Amino acid sequence: GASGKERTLAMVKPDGVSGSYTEEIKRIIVEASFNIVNEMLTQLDKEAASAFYDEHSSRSFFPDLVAYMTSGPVLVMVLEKTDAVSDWRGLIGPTDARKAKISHPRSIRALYGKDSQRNCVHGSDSTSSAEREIKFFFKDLVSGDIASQHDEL
Ligand code: DGI
Repeated sequence: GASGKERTLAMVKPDGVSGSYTEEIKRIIVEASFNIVNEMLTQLDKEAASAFYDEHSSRSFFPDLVAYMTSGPVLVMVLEKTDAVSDWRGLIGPTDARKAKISHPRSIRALYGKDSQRNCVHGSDSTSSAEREIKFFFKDLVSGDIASQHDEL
């Protein structure tokens, strides 16, 4: 938009919510100067998890991934700041939490994740993914004025 700000889709995955890491993760988000534009605690069903990760549907780990993503509630958030997509990817770290613990020990996946599947958080990998993923969860929040929705957050 005209402000130069960008939005990305962040998610605390089931292991993060059940491990009670949500408050710590939100503290990191706020300290990094993201504005949490919207948030929703939700439970993905098999159809939703499969659709969200459709690009991985042919991978061998896909059934495990869907089972994991439907194993408990997730917290989805729309984050906004300049360079939100790449800055959030930088904060979460590499996909495999075991590798993150070595290469990016202060990243969220290093701190709270376990392995390449149970990696605690999600972040859109591009601005086009962000647009698709925000639309996926927040159908009324695609573009335009959302001030009334984040005033109370
Ligand atoms: O964008 P990322 O989440 O960093 O990584 P991605 O788009 O390559 O993979 C999406 C998710 O799929 C990832 O967060 C966890 C799962 N995944 C990726 N690679 C593996 C995997 N799960 C298992 N079990 N094994 C993998 O090698």
